[in-house]
Amino acid sequence: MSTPGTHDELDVLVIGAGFSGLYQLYRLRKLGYSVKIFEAAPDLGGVWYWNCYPGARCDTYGPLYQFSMEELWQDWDFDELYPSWDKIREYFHYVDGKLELSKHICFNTRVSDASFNEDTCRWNVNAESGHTASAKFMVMCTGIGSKPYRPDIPGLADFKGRLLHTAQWPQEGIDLGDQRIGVIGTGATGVQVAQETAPIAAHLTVFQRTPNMALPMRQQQLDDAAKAALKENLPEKYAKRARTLAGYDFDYQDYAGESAEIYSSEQVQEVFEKLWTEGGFVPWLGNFADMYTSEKTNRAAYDFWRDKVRERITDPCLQEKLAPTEPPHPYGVKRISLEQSYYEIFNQDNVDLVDLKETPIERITGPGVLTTDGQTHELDVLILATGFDMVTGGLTAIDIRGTDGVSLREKWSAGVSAYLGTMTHGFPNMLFVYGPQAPAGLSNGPSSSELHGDEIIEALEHLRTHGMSRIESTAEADRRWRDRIDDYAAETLFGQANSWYMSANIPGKKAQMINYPIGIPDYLEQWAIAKASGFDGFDLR
Ligand code: NA7
Repeated sequence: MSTPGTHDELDVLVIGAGFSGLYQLYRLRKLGYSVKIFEAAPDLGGVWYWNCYPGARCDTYGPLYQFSMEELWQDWDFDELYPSWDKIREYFHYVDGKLELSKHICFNTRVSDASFNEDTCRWNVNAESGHTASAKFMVMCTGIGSKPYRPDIPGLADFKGRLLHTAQWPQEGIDLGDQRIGVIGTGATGVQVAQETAPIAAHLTVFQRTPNMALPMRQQQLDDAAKAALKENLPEKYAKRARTLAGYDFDYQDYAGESAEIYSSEQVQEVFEKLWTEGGFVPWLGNFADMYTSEKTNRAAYDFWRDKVRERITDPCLQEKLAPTEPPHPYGVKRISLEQSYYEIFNQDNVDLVDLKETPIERITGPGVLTTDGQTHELDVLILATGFDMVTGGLTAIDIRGTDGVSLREKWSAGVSAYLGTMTHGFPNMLFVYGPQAPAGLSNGPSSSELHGDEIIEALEHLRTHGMSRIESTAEADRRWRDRIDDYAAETLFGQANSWYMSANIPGKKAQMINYPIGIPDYLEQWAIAKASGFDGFDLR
């Protein structure tokens, strides 16, 4: 219940009821902590509550897109290899039924502000609903995509049709049949909306600024035999997540290997073909490891992708726009998406692509989108698939004040530094899971929720067993962590794309690598090193 005047005294307040938050609640409760979740939405699921736009679907295959606890996976099956948003929601309800999580979740409880009281060593937290809490620890599970980004395009308010952001989609859904639809953005979301709406729209206009180097999903409908096969060796697969760069049950070691440079170009093409046949993220995460550092390997991977995609598009002009001869940025350093029919939709008469590099949007008008060539693209529905203030947006949306009264928003306006992707100096007892400078956006979500989540629980347990109540990263440790990330990013091709990985998707946001890019094994190793030396880099009291 979240009503004005309700107050909770807690050991741990968790903010957010997606994978990370639910895992914290499940584990901390078992360990005997008094813990609750404050959740802004009326239901479970985090991003999967808000993102119910047509075609919303997960880019990780089902067995790896769930919790690893046997009590959960043994009785659960998705009916498609890559589950849709509504099935993922169903999964969350199934988890809730098994673990009885909801009774410790306050829904419709959006946290507005939180401040640390040094005297009591507690966080005082206020929600917009009037619900308050005081907690020893605040564990932030706000996810990486909880603050939608609406670009400041002139005239947006003038549009006479229906204007929607994909992450604020009406829960009751809307009928897009026979509508003239415009989609701005071709990230993971834009690709999904476009391929889902093209078959039903009267007309679809896709406004593309940067082409997506999307890969074939190779979706499968699963019968009983296929479902049973996916459960084989699941515990081993879950264990393997800690040993792969992005928390999957495979990576480059299982497919391509370290470097393409030791092979002939024919051999490299053979490897690419093999990866392509597998589909999903395999041609990305299973590709040669030096794809991120070697311009030559990267270009070969891009050319292979480009030629495969072009085979599916009939118009040479569209081939060049969707899969250009010269790469707009290196392959794989901007989030790659999975698609099912994305390239074929552009062969339909009712689908147009507007290349915003050639003809940028001048303004939105009553009837539609006016581009600089003087053309008005008339629309009934304009869909902003323009993404999020990724990784930090959900945190900086809350007015969080630490020991010196400075807000997290102000502190991070000059750039993020968060030791082990978990704490930032000046904000004791506030820990981030799946957040800034953690593997987060470069990792499978449920994997990080558990692996990173376990480290946080271990830290809290360490405090408890040693009779301590306060943990804070040192400014020096924050700095070292940020430098480690910056140095690594500088050695790779990541900086050559305007991606949300580099915080480059939000105008004015400090450009920096916002995730931990060195992979999960190294990340866990850094935790192990810190723990072995009594939580080096943290001030414990
Ligand atoms: P993304 O990946 O940030 O994509 C946003 C898209 O919107 C991208 O194509 C942008 O073009 C485009 N965009 C943003 N602002 C504008 C303006 N002003 N004009 C035209 N186009 C614009 O968000 P998604 O929701 O697709 O995915 C986010 C993550 O969620 C995804 O990576 C998964 O991890 C799940 P750009 O590429 O910047 O040129």
